[in-house]
Amino acid sequence: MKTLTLCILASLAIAAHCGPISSPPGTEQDDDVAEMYLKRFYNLTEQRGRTFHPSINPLTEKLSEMQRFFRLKVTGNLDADTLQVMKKPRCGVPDVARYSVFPGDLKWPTSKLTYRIQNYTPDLSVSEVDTAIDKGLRVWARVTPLRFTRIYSGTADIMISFGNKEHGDFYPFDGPDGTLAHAFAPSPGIGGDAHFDEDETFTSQSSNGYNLFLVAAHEFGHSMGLSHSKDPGALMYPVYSYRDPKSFSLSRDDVDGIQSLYGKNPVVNPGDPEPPTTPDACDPKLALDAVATLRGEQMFFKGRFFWRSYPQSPKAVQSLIKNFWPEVPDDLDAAYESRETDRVYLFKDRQVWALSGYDLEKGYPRSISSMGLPDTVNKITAALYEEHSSKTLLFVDKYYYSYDEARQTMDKGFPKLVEDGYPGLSGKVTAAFQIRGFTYLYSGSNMFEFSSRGKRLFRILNTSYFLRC
Ligand SMILES: [Ca+2]
Ligand SMILES: [Ca+2]
Ligand SMILES: [Ca+2]
Ligand SMILES: [Zn+2]
Ligand SMILES: [Zn+2]
Repeated sequence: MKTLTLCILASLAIAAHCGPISSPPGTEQDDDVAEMYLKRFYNLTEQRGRTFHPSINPLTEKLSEMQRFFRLKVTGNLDADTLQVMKKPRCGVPDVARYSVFPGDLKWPTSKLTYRIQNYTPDLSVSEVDTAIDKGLRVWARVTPLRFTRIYSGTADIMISFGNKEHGDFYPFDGPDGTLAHAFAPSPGIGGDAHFDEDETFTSQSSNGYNLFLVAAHEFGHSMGLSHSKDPGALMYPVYSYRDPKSFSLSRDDVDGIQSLYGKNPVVNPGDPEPPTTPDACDPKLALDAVATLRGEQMFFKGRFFWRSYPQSPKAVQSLIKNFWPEVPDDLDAAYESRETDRVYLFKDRQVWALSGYDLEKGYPRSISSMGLPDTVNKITAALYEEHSSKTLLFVDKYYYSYDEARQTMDKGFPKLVEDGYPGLSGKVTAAFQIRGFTYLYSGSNMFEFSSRGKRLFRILNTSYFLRC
């Protein structure tokens, strides 16, 4: 009998977006979290402390494996970064290749598949469930020859049901949160089937709770034979992340994965946009949208993503913006941290959002005219807070304004030409921040390092400098 891949979208009760890490790791509770995590997702079998060879501790080995998967620093220790990733909501399919993928690719022998919705959740209307399921399958059909036909009786390839606790297989659900759903890899019988935990609250629109379409689309990826991706922009990334269902698109990584099993869709949809790729910190052409500090951390924004870099982390960690702040738009224009208000401000077009720590402030977004910027400014391109003067510089391409944080007014005598204030920089300023007494102005993929007071140009660096690529 064939073993089946089991997918459990697990959500731990702890919030997904933990802020800066303050508590030291290594408590007994943390060790338990780590051991359970490695047993479920990395096939850790040995008990702690029971080793046959003193130099090869299975726990250390599995920790290193997990750190490699998530592109963390490979220490083999349960450090703060590693623990933080372990506490994020995620899918239950193991990440270890030899543990989650079967010899040879497991895929359906036909492109014509049937599905059946066996029952409904009371959380949503019947048509909302139908739509979520249909849309979840459609994302895969759009890029492959796979075609799904709904049937209303008998056994379908993909049987879809809601149930709680023990629900007819050997994988009982666990009440609210924790496990959200699971799905089985292609094979006859239970293969391909997707089960959703009725003890969850599923949603169709809002970013609260668990969006049924997003959970279903991920699970159906497993139903088609896909395993997990290391790409944080991919639907098949093991960590659950909210994104706007209206503008949802499979990533390039998801498309490559499913097409490696089934090939391309012979029917070309001319209106379909290219699947988005995930920005690479090491790309020498990388041009950031916005950069800011946040209480000792650094944040680098690009498209749907941002990297966080903090003193303990060897590398910047990439996440989706939507995963932290569902209300904040992608493709930001500018960002800065005000020491005056202890807030981070995020700009897009004529709107500004404010963060206190990692929390979005109420009463935002506001119009940038509320800061006193003239109506002729439709977007700013970069912003930076000057520590020594407590002024914020707001850049609009080759010009900049000065905003007095204490008085909350725009300073007179602006805009000025960037080149006049910062000799040596003749291009447009696309992102900016100040750190460790230096001012960094980005112009496309170049980063200009100035002294913060004298505005003397020291070096021209690459964008990847702070991303520690
Ligand atoms: Ca089946
Ligand atoms: Ca559950
Ligand atoms: Ca910008
Ligand atoms: Zn999964
Ligand atoms: Zn089940």
